[in-house]
Order: sequence, then structure tokens, then C-alpha cells
Amino acid sequence: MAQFEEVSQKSAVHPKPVGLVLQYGTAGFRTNSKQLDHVMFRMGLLATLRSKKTKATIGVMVTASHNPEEDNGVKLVDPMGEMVTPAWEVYATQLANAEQEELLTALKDVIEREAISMAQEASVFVGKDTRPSSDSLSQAVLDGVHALGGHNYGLVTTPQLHYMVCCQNTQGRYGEATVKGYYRKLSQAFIQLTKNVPNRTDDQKALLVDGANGIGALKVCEMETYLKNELQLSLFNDGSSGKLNHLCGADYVKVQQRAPKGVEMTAGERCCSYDGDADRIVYYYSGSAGRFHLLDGDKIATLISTYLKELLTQAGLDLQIAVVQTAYANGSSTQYLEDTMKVIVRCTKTGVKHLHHAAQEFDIGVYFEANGHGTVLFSKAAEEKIQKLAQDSNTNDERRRAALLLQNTVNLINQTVGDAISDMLLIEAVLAIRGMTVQQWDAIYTDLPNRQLKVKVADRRVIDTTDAERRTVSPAGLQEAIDSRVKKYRRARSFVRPSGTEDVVRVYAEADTQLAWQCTASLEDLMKN
Ligand code: 16G
Ligand code: ZN
Repeated sequence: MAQFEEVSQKSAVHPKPVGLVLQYGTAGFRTNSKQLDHVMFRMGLLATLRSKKTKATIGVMVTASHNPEEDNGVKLVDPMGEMVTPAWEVYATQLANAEQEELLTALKDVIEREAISMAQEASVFVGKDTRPSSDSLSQAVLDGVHALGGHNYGLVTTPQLHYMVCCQNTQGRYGEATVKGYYRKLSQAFIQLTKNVPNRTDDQKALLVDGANGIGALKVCEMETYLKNELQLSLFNDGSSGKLNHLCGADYVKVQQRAPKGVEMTAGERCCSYDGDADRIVYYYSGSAGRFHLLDGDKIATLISTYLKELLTQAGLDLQIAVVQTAYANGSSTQYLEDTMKVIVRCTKTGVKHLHHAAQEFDIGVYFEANGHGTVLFSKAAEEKIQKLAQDSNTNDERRRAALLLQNTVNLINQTVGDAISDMLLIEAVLAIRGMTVQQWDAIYTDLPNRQLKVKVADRRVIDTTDAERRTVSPAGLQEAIDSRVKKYRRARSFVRPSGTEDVVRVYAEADTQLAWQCTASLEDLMKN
């Protein structure tokens, strides 16, 4: 077939280095950008097949998120804007690792197994971040997609791409499948939410943003005019001079627990950091004694779920709300959510797809990783109930007001995936509506001191975990060794897990004193030996 001949010819332009083996990991393929040209081309092919199979638009995002600028990566986005289904992750790995002469066989194998009709049309949306390598790599994806109906969005944040794929496949019901449509929908919802808040001062509207020198910085600038001064942003690390993710960005701030380079913050000012593709956000401020205070994904989940629960009560809506976390969630946050707020808490394995999936089981599922990636999912039934009440002119004012706030909140949230810009607007709206300062938000509960580090080992795959990565089952004796260390400290908890994105083992510990430091150090020694 002519199609396959074209694949053969074009794949020769994107040859695979012999013997190179890569894995479709937690967030797609991710490694040094020099190794990725053939992977991009092949992911263009696979996205086209996925599109034919689902008869829907599929997304391909070229980014390595918070990784160093030299790296790059690629992930596929399914029709509703979610991560590609696991069976196709396996195909992705097979296709990426097929040697040059095996590529056609591997491709035909997918076509046969999935019974794909090659006559079906395909549509693929491609997005990229601001890395120097993203231009040529996204071109390689497009070569794979070639004439089969690909649409190139150019520079977008990861969540913008997810959003547009979802809009396209729901015939506009979720919104318009353009970047402008995204700005309009979110900004309108934000303005609706904040317009009735009395006496918002300029101070309350002010927010410092660290753009990690990435795509989020460009996009939040584009959005600003739509916000009509309801939010006054001061942007740092906007990409004009600094290097992507270098000493800045959400991952740096969360892991180092310190302010990013280049942000001029004064005591008490609200600040936030995005990561390199703007799907994560963390907040922070500097306390009176210059102490750094971090408000991570757990604090964000708590703020949002408290707000939603309060509105549900005011609206008299009986909807079940749950918070989904991972092993990295600070023990204090879990305790507060379960004991004080009395919401259901679930713990899943690390990686957005696991949290997203678990959150779908509830009327309202708030999910956040401690690293700042998260969003809120509303079931169809929940959305309908909210909408119905918001439009019901027979209901009393308080209930109606709460329902309208809920309705605009739904519109402000990017339900396809965690989104730094959407999360930022939601947090700003919640703080405004509840009249809270960042310090009051921080004081909802106190984080247990914690620390995470990474350890290089000979083969990280020998570590196998269970119970949402909170315990190890192999190698034998490891869990016992961890237990014996942890029991020396109060309110202590610790775990180790192999990273899904780097060749390292991650070690986490928390305890009610800074002794968490000693605990991780001792585990580090253990892992090295
Ligand atoms: C990826 C995941 C993130 C997870 C991180 C863990 C997505 C979109 N991103 O960045 O959710 O926290 O990997 O990395 O799923 P690790 O396995 O190296 O610790
Ligand atoms: Zn990211």
C-alpha cells in the first residue's frame, strides 16, 4: 500500500539508533532530546492509528515538563483529554523500540490487533513547549502524522492541548477548541466568581508568578488582557533570559523547599511557580522572619475541597466529594481531610493517570499530587444537578448563589488534566471569595517536616512496591529495614519507590520533628549498600 511505502521512506529520515531501548513511562517518553527524533516520528504514526481507531481527535504533546532544558519527551492524549489508555502505552513502547527494518511489521501488528480501518480519516493535534529541541521534534511528529489530517497548534501548555482535544471531540460542548476559546472560558468564569466579592484591594489582587522560563509564562501573558485587571500578575522567569526550569519552577521549589531564583518577593506576598509545561503549580510566601512557607498540592487540595464542601452545604446538594492523593501527601493533610473535614480520602500510585482514574469514581473528585499536579473532576450527574439548581428561580437566594458559584467553578476548572493557569485562577477566586490571606490558608494545618531525595542504584527495578507504593515487597528485608528506622520517630512515615521518569530510587520520609532528615539519610545509606 502506498501509505506503508511513505512510512518506509519517511522513517529513513528519522532513523532509530540501533539497540536504543526506551520505555513509555509515567508521563510518556522522556530522555535527552538527542535520542528522540525517531520516537517522535513513530508517535506521530501511532497517534494517527489511535485517531482512526477511536474516530476522534488525538493529542500529541512534545514536552519534558520540569526536566532540564536538554531533555525532551512526548505523550499521547486520548479523546476526552485524558492520558492514553494503558494498552496503547505498550504499543508505544513496541513501536519506539522496533529496529528500522522491523518498523512496518510492528505497525501492521497494531493495525491488525486493533482491527483498524486504514480508510478511516485521522485527526491529530500536536503541541509543544518552549525547549530549543521542541521545534524539530514536533516536526518529526508531524512527519509521522503527515497528510492524515494533523493540526499543529505550535506552542501551547500541556493542559491547553488536553483541553483542545476534549473540546474537539465533544463538538464544542466543553468549549471552543482554540487557545483563545480557552482564555475566554476561563477568564469569564473567573470574573463571574470574583465580581461580587466586596472591596477587593489591589493587594488582594496581586500575585507573583514564576513562569519557570517556560511555556506557562508566555501563555499567562496572553491571558492577562482577558482578566480585565481582576488579577494583577507580576511575572518572573518569563523565558526572556533564564534557562528553562533552572533554579526555578514548581519542581525546584517543592523539592528544595525554597524560593526560586529571580523572584523578588517581600514578606507576606503571595507567590506561585509553574513547571516547564504548566501542568503543575505550587504557592509560597516568605514569613516575617524570612522563613519560607510552601503551599503544595496537598494544601491546594485542602483549600479547594473545603470551599467545594461549603458550597455544597449551602446549596443543599447531596453530592459525594473525595480527595485523591499519593504516598507523597503529607500525613498532616490526610489527617486533616479525614478527621476534621470528614471527606473520603483515597491514595493511588504516583502519576496523573492513576489519580485521575480514582477521582472519576466520585460525584466530585479532587485530586492533587503533593508536587502540585491536580484538578477537580465533576461527574455528569453532579454537573447536571448544579446546573439545574443554578437555573431554578424558585429556590431561595442562598442556595441559588451557592449553585451559581459552583457552576462558575466548574467552568473555571480544566477537568482534562492538572493545569497551572486554571488552578491558579481557582485558588485566587477561592481566596477572594472566602476573604482569606495566604497565611490563613497556610494555617489550616501544619505540614510534618519532610524530605525527599533520590539515590542512584545498580538496578532500580529490583524494588517492587504495593499498597499504592507505600510499602515494598521486594527485595526481601527492605521493608523491615525501613520499619525499624521509622519506628524511632514520632508520627513518622517513610517509603522508597523506583522513579518512573528517571533512573533513580526515590526516598521519602516525614516525622513530627526535623528528624525526618536523619531518617532519609539513614535510608539513603541503606539503599546504597
Ligand atoms: C510525571 C507525572 C507526575 C508524577 C511524576 C513522578 C504525569 C503527567 N506526570 O511527571 O504525575 O508525579 O512523573 O515522577 O503523569 P517519578 O516517578 O520520577 O517520581
Ligand atoms: Zn509538567
